[in-house]
This record gives sequence, structure tokens and C-alpha cells, in this order.
Amino acid sequence: MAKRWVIVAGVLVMSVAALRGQQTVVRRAPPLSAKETAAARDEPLRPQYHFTPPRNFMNDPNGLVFYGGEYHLFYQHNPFGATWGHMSWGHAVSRDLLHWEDLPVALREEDGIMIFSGSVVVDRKNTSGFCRPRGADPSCLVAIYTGFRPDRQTQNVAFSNNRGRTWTKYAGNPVIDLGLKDFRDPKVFWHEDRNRWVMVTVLPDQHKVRFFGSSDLKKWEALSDFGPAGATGGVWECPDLYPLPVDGDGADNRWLLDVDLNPGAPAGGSGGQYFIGRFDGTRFVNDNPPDRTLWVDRGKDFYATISFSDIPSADGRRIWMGWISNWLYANEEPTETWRGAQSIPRVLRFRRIPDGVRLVQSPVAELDTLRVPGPPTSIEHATPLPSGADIEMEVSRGDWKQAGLRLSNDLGEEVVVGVTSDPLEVFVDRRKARSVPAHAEYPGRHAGAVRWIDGRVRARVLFDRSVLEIFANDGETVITERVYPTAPLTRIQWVSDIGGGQATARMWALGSVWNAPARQP
Ligand code: DQQ
Repeated sequence: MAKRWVIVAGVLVMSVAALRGQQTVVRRAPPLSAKETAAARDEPLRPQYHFTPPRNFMNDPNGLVFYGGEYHLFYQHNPFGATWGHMSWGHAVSRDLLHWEDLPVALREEDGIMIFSGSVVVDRKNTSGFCRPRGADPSCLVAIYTGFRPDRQTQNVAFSNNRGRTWTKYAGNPVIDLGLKDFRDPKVFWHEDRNRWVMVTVLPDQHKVRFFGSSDLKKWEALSDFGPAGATGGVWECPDLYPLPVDGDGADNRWLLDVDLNPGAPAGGSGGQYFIGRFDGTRFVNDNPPDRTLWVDRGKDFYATISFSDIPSADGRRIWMGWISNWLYANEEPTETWRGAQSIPRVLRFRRIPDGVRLVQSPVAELDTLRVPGPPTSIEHATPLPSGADIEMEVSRGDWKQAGLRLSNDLGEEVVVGVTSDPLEVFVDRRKARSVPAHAEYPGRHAGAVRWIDGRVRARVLFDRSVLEIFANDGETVITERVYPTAPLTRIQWVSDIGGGQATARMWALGSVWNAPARQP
């Protein structure tokens, strides 16, 4: 049996909750003092530029929305402990997608109903009647979330008239009740041509996405179903749907339908798949055969993605975030005080490659503002590794088998990020990353196919103490992994049979968002 990694920290539960619906009496852990906060932020595994909760457990990102100059990140959160439970929406805001200000819990478990995943929209024209117009601006924020009881999942709404600082649950909830035990994760957007709201949900165990339409966010009618299709080895969760241009061509917009799967992902456990097709406001039609599966990420730790709503058209980006974990071991990650991390926000595009149209993902440009000024370090011999790093590696076609960068420490713990030539793949090998017993599902080597582009494979590697995100060939292949060494990884060097000049890497140190103030991109 897998050894438990750590003792769950900071739980003050006076009587145990209520997965079965009995009365729940719990007391929140008190906020951390300034000294405790500083210590928790400097825990050896605490990422310095990826979002982590100030305290306790976090899983899926929820309700990503841009409003009034702020990006909002809500997230699945247990306010009472460092394992999953009492699900509520934690909340943080940012002006640059990197520096997040923690705010109080936005939506709390109440009356035995947990707040599962969902989305937030800007109700610009007050279609819901929830908004209190201020001057010429009639808008407000509306959250659409799943209310969870052990025997029933329903869709519900709540609204905020003060930029998300406080929320009111709608007295007429639930707004959709199909009498089902499994029916969740509403993602809502405004469909301009049909002049109505569209809600994308999943019927998880039926492997179906169900679409609903509404003019006021309160009365919903079922529109159509999509699925089963693609991968169905686990339940479907956290869907999302939006158009993306192919190769930047606004005349060739395809719709991306994102559906997460647990378990059944290529690296084991949870992961994301996507479908490419057409959506007419009522029905999604897959461009590919139903048995074609397209994976979002080849690592073991990227789940429950959701994209930002309401990013202004002048910006025009579609940006998503995903939770960097896996349900196989999410409750047992070896961190204290806090648990769970979100990915760097990623810009999404479609690109036509020889295999067809595919999703590409790249870190938001704002990340460059964290690069410590000065020229990058060229990695030739063993080089000191800062606790946050942005590395660009490139290998050229030739007579070699493997070219990798080894990130290591004096205990002999190491992670290798590299490329193999046959098969042509990028990989992350974390089998030797932790010298003490780890969860049985943690050690592993995870790889994804790449292609030669002008005789080269390039990869951007983001390292953040316990997080690795690899974007190969500008994000055509992505690998996201947590790494849990018992002491910091402090050295980086090539390990390969590749000839001189055929492999190059340069590295920028990245500052901590807690020490480096926000800068303009
Ligand atoms: N997590 C939420 C659900 C969702 C799942 C509950 C995905 O709404 O389906 O915490 O990780």
C-alpha cells in the first residue's frame, strides 16, 4: 500500500462533515500570521510563480473571468483542511495573471450542499435581472456552479454586484435539476449569433456533454448532446467550448470542445482530451472520427482546465489554466499548510500540422516580466539551477539517441527533461526524483511525440521548485509534472550522447511573485 507522505496540516474540524448530508459543524483554521505566511511561502516545494492556495486544499480552477481590469481565479477549495472536502470556491484576483491577491472564500458549502466546479460570466446587459446598475454600466458577475449532494448534482447560480467580493446565491436555485446523481461542471458563455447563453455540462458516467440554452441565466432548455466519443476510460468532467482561429486566420475558426477524463489519461489517472469541430449555437459536430482521441498534455499532472471568460476582444487571447495534479495522489502530495497548484496561464491556438489541426499552448507573455534582467545563462557544463527558471533547449537532427537536461541535488535526486530520437519524443523522467518512498503512482517517465521542424526540436521548460511545464515546438506537445525532491534541485546539466553544437540550452532565472513587483509586459 502506498505510504502516506505527510500529515495533513491545519485541520480544525469539530465534527466531521457530511458527505452523507448530516449536520456539519466545522471551524475554519485561523488565518496564518505574517511570520507563518512568510515561512509557508518559502517551503522547499512551494512554487514561486505558480498559483497555490494560501492555506489548505485546492483542486480545479473555477470561474476564470476578466472584469474591470482584474482577472479572477476561483478554485475548488477545502477551507478546513489539506485534503478534498467541504468544497467551496476559493478566490484570488490579479492584474497580470502572475501576481495574485488572495481574497476570502467566495462561495461556501451551505445546508449540506457543496460548491463543485463551474464558471463565471459578465452579464453585460443584465439579462438575469441580478445586476444593480451603477451609472451607465448595467453589468454584474454571475457564477454558475454545481451544487453537490451525495445523491444529486444540480446547476445553480449566484451573483455579485461588487466585483466578486461578495456573492448571493439565487433564491430560485437549482436552475437545472435532472434528478441525476452525476451531472456537473457548467461552463457558460454568450453566443452572439443566437443571442443567448449556452451552458456546457457533462453527464460524467454516460460520457456525454449536454448543452443548454437560456436568455436570462435562470431558465434553461436542453439543446443537444455530444458523445460518447474519444476517450471514455473514466468519467467525463469539466467541459469547455470556444472558437479558436486556425493558424491565426480569423476566417477559419474551429470550435474546441475540451473534456477532462478521470481516470484513463495516457500517463495514468486524470487528464484532458479535446475535440475539434463546429458549433452552431445548438449542436457540436466533431470534425474527426468519433474514435479519434486528441490529448491536451502528455504529463501526469494537468487536469480540469477552464478558459477565461470575457477577455476583451482588443486582447483577443483565449487563455486557460489547469490544476497541476492527478486524482491518483492529489490528497497525498508531500506539502504542508497548503496543497495543490495551478498551471501558468496558457494561450491557446490551433495550428495545422502534417497530422491535421491541433491545439498548441504557450505560457502567457506576461511571464517574461519575471525573467531576472540580464543575458541568459548558457547551459554547457553543470550549472547552478535557480529555484525558478525559464529554459529554452534546442536539439538538431543527427546521429544520437537521447539529449536531456538533468535537474539534480546533492542527494542524488534528479529529474531529466529531454528528447529521444527514436521514437522522436520529449519526455520527463521523475523516477529518481524522490529518495524516500513515494506514492506508488508518483514515479514514472512520461513522453509525447514531437516532429522535426527545420531539422530541430525546441522546448521551453518552466521550472518552479516542484513544478515542471514543458512546451515542445511552441506548445505542440506539452508535458506538465509535479516533482517532489526531499531537498531543492540546485544543479542543471546535459546528459546525452549528442555531439557538441547539436544541443543548446539557455536559461533565465525567474523571480518570485512574492518578491518581484508586477511589471508591464
Ligand atoms: N472536481 C470537482 C467536480 C469536478 C471534479 C469537485 C474534477 O466538480 O468534476 O471538486 O476534478
